[in-house]
Amino acid sequence: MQLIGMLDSPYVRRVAVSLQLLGLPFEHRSISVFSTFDQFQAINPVVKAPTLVCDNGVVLMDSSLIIDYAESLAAPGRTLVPAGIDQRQRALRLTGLALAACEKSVQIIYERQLRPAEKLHQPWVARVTGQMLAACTELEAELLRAPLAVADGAIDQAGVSTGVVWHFIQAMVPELVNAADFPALQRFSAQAEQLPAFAAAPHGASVYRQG
Ligand SMILES: N[C@@H](CCC(=O)N[C@@H](CS)C(=O)NCC(=O)O)C(=O)O
Repeated sequence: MQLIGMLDSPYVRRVAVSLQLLGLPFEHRSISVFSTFDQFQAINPVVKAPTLVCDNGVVLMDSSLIIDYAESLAAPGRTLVPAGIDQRQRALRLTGLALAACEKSVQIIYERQLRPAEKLHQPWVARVTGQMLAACTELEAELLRAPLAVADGAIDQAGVSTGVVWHFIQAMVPELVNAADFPALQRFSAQAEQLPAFAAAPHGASVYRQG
């Protein structure tokens, strides 16, 4: 299967990391939804990253739906979703917070990069920034309340999404989220970035290659 989209997208990166952790080989094509719009459109007319071209040619999009499909392909017992109800509930809560932080940080970046400066709507930027900070604050509190597994073989989808979004925010909008105010997230992200699955799919323009 082919994963389409650049690793500067937290959504693409969470899929790239998840596919590896689930033991699923894939080819990564680092095609931009902006600078190579036409090329992307030829693969997926909706031009959403990530896009997954499955082995049977079916085209999937949306990181959570792609990960859901990947979970169904993984070998028995290999999963990023905790089995117990309480653990699963917590993983879903943390994943939701991480995805909200992704969405809000991406909205801020689009507002800055895609809109002419004179059309930037400051009340909207302030609202979205507040939402991003709220998601980070909730994530930090969750990590302080109970640790989140980060070791290879123990990290779950909440850990993947949390690690990816924190690194993304620090790479893209660090002036909006003071890392010193989020020591648990900072620590967790530093450890996650050391994992082979994260290191093989670094944030940015590079192409994931199977190790
Ligand atoms: N909810 C989606 C969000 C994906 C998303 O917004 N991706 C961005 C790249 S970071 C994109 O495709 N942007 C182009 C566009 O929306 O037109 C997911 O989880 O995959």
